[in-house]
Amino acid sequence: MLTPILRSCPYIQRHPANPVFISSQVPYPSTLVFNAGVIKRKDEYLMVFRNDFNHIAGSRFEGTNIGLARSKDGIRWTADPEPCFDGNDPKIRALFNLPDGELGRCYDPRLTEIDGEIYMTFAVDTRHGLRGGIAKTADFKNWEVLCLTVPDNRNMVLFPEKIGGKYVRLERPMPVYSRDGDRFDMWMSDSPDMVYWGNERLIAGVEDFPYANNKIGPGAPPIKTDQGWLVFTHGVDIDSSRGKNGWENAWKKRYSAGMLLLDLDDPGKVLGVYREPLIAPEAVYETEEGFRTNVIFPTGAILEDDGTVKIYYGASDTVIALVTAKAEDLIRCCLDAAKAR
Ligand code: BMA
Repeated sequence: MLTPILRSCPYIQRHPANPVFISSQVPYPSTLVFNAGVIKRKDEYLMVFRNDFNHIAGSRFEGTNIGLARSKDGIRWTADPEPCFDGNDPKIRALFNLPDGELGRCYDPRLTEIDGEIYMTFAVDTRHGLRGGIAKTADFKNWEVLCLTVPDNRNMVLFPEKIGGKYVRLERPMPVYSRDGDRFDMWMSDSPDMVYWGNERLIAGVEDFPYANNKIGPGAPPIKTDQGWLVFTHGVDIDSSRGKNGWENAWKKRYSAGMLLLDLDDPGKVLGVYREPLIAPEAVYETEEGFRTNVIFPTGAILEDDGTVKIYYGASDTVIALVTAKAEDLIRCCLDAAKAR
């Protein structure tokens, strides 16, 4: 058991079918499936997921690509026969217009639908640093890459509509100077066209999440409620006493999911940060089994018509799991936390 012991918010329920998606459901090489973006379109849920395949040793794998799965109920998923986005595929590589050998793996995808268009944000390893990308597609076969940030940046998520006439995103740059070690926070920027981004603002720092001592950042794309934008985050605490864990020799970080509420018209204004974890590692597939245990990484959220929120997260960097909660309970948690400060 890691100290301090963290508990999940009492208003979330782990789905009884958890984990809802595992590598044996993938019809091509697959070892770990995690960190999945999800949208709901008409009567279908669509999921893009990170797929690491063929373990070599330690944290090394032969490759990583992004797969696509579909579901009628958001619980039972069927993967398409081929990955949908693979940085090794010359057709995908050509979209980036980078020098030979520059592009590495693409991973940690999130999905957002804006005005009927589908956008995928993702992280890209390059020879000159880690960059955040935004691609657009109508069919998950043909893509257009619209934006690549300067290094180092990742965990970008898009708001599902323009605000004040601009596209808006949350992101987590990775500053290494002027700070005490690596402490990463959540930022926001906006764009007139999805290509040029600016007007950067700090939204929340790691110090705003008392259970995190190392980094926080966006998790799932924000969901719109009548009380504000509900944003699910990841938060990391480092416990230096940790040793062997999962498949690696040493993994000293614990990832929990968190949340905060942002103003609808001015999302740069924070209405409340829930000060406890939303999902802390507790279930056996979160704490005992898999590649890197004690990792909860939320990357997809769907608000259903009855007010239920489905939150998808990578568990132990190995499988995809689902919790549900009532949006009104989560909003109240954020607003109560703001009142208590
Ligand atoms: C981060 C990313 C995520 C991963 C997490 C925990 O740095 O690589 O994809 O889920 O670490 O290993």
